[in-house]
Amino acid sequence: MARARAQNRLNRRKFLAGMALAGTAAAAEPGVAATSAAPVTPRPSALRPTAAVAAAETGTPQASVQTAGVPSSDFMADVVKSLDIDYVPCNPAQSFRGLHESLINYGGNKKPEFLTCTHEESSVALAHGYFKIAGKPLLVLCHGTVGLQHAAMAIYNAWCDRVPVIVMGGTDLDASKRPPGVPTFHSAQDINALVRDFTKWDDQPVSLQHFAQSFVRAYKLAMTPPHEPVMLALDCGLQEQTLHDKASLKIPRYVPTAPPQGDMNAVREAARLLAGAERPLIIADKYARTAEGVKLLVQLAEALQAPVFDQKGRMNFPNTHHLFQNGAAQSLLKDADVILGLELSDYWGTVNSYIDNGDNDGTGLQEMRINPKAKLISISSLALNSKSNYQDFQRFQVVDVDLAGDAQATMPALIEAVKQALPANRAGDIDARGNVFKKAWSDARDRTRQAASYAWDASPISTARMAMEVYAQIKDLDWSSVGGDRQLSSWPSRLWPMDKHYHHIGGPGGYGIGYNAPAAVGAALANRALGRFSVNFQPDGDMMFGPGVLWTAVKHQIPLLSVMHNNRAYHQETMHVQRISNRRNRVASLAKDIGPIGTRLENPAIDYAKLASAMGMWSAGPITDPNDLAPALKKAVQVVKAGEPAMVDVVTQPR
Ligand SMILES: Cc1ncc(C[n+]2csc(CCOP(=O)(O)OP(=O)(O)O)c2C)c(N)n1
Ligand SMILES: [Mg+2]
Repeated sequence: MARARAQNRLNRRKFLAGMALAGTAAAAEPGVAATSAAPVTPRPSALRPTAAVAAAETGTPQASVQTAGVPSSDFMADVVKSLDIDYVPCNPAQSFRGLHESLINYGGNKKPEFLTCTHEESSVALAHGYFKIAGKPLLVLCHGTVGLQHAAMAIYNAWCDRVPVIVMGGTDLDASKRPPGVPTFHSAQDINALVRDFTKWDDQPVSLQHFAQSFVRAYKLAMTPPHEPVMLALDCGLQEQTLHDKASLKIPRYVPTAPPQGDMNAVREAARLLAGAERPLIIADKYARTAEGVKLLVQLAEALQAPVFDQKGRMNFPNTHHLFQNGAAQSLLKDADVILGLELSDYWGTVNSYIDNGDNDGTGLQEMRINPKAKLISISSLALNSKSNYQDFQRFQVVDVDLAGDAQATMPALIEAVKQALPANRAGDIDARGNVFKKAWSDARDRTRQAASYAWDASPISTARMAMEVYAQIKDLDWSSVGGDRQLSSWPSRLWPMDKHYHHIGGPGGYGIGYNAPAAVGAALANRALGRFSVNFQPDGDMMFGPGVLWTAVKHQIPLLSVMHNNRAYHQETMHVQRISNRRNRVASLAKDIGPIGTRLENPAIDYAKLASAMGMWSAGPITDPNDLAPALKKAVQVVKAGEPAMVDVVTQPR
């Protein structure tokens, strides 16, 4: 036995002999110069390299070791640094090595600081989540054709969610000069074409002055509502050339564009309708950008004592307020005589119902949810920026007063106009309207609690129980919920008191799975600077798109509590296949799983605690007994409070 093992073991002497043989074989090939000694491959150093070692390892030719003058990309770094950009989430690549080197060596890796990402989709989604807390865009660097294709889905989510991201993609434009092989595979005439349909603006600067102007312009356009991603192609040649007249270049001063406000005549018309309404209803989706936005909406709702239906594209309205009426949304829609929609992504889908029952030709049943005589008002910045190809503008809805403008920026004028339009003799009626909603609010809260108590002790664990066990551990902290809500039947936003604008951050926008995990890390990074505790309910299917972001969170010490909503399924799709099978009067084919083939994440089940731990993250689970949740969560909260990310894997019921 021992002898056999010794024979199998790779023997150093045999190995070296093999190397010599390989060397001989190479030497014997035609066209390869014969040498007396075996070729010597430089060994990578395990230590931080000196400049000389780095030059040897990267095969830098002697002649180009020293460059005189200023590297062009140092000027580019100055341009980037002239704006308030905190981080560069990035998967590294040769096509932007010039700027990369300048940002770290010349720029000191500060404002912006590199965040190492393991996938470009993570880089962009991380920037997406960061903006929703910090209100500032990040710069994402990605590699020409290949990195940008990875980034594309996340850029689409940011586009649909009206979130600015400054994306720059390296490309080598001069076909007569660029290296053959890989760099040429990774270049294109027009890389921006890949994402042009879902970016607000793009450019391919051909000079440094052009770069400076386009970078500042890109930032400015991205930050003007509707906020959207923008794209710049970054030529390798431009980055790596040497600059001899830096003094002649100018960095344009950034002056933020004032957000567009709706036309005052239309504001007064909207106010007149609202003030005269018997049953007004306010619906908000991607409305509030800041704490001020929430405060203003409270003022408007209180002036009218009008109920608010918060579609939760952002945290728009405190669920602790008696006018928060999500529980009664359907009956309020049916009865309303005036409806005000604030930055609705889907006005048609809000006021019409679509029942996915499939009649003979496969279309759903459609009908109006509202009184056909109801007057509809819309305030939205989307009319100011639309593109044709992707269908994120949704179905066409006729409205009676259509204000093109940013809803939050328009709100002070609307509040003022409503106050002026309200007849003094209606104050009593309006107060009475509010009193009705006080009772409706507390009844709805009791119903929600009752519903949450079902299957309290079940295993797998109910999503409501999981939400409340987490809340019990964080309720005294300054918390921010940065992850899944809808997938948990919105239990966190239905059960937790949410009154601060960072209490939840809405969803992905384009519903592209793979957003949640990296966006939660980005939002947690922004919360870190503000001393807040970030918590993320993490759906399992979403986790598996880009699990490498867990490593990014550990590496950059981003405190985030991730609680796996591990239903071991692409549950939404389980339901779709089931529904179609039912419609066709067939039983969904299950193989050895409990859901239809192709929708379960089990056999084998994925061990998320091990996944996190492999990336260096503190983790616990899988937890199947609800009574085991509190002790595991308590420990995880301590880890996060100490400044590190942690994960607790909870095996849950579907929703
Ligand atoms: C990029 C992408 N691929 C596929 C889908 C289709 N899809 C919608 S929901 C869903 C399941 C997601 O599973 P999980 O994140 O675990 O959430 P669950 O439905 O189980 O709550 C899938 C695959 C999608 N929306 N986006
Ligand atoms: Mg799932």
